[in-house]
Amino acid sequence: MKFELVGMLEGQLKANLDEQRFLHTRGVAYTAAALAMRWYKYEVDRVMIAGYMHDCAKCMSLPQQLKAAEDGMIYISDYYINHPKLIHAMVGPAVAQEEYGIFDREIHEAIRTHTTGAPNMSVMQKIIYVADFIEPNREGVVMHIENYRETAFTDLDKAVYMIAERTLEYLAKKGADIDPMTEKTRDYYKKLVEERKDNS
Ligand code: DGI
Ligand code: FE
Ligand code: FE
Repeated sequence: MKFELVGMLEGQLKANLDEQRFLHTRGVAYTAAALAMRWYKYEVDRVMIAGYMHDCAKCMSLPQQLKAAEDGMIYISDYYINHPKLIHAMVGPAVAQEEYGIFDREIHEAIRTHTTGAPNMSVMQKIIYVADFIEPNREGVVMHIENYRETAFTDLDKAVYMIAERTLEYLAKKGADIDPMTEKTRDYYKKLVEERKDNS
């Protein structure tokens, strides 16, 4: 059991993240635990570790994030330099490994895709993507969050689709550039949900 490790990571993150980010992170870890109980497949503690780690690079400055990318041999294209909010997900796996000793490749993948999602995600990747959106501190931030929360526990693929769609709407309203991966996620899960409907 890795619950000792979970407690240790929580302590480290409390020291390294600002208070808001820590509260969000803990919310994601426990929400991910609940989703892991519902969708099983993994040990709950392993999914909690992914939840705790998902934003581990978020409170680093951009130069620090770029240094972590360089050390981890992660290529950050100019596109991302112009969209710095997306970089914490890309360098997260390297930071999780070097700063927190987390070598689990599935956890790395869940960190890497937590912001944009990706087509054909593992259950762990979907759980972290969804937990990031529905965790308790999102109350009052997202309209009709109860619909996303209920769907997360009844139809995980549909929840991914709904969240990707909502993110795209939000970005369009803000006039922000849309990462092609966010669209790919929406398209993939939209098709999956619709094809399933046709067959039933
Ligand atoms: O790190 P969090 O705040 O918990 O949430 P996150 O990692 O899901 O998202 C971080 C930011 O990235 C958030 O402000 C929304 C933004 N974002 C998500 N998808 C896209 C995006 N920004 C752009 N420009 N394009 C995207 O496709
Ligand atoms: Fe994030
Ligand atoms: Fe987050």
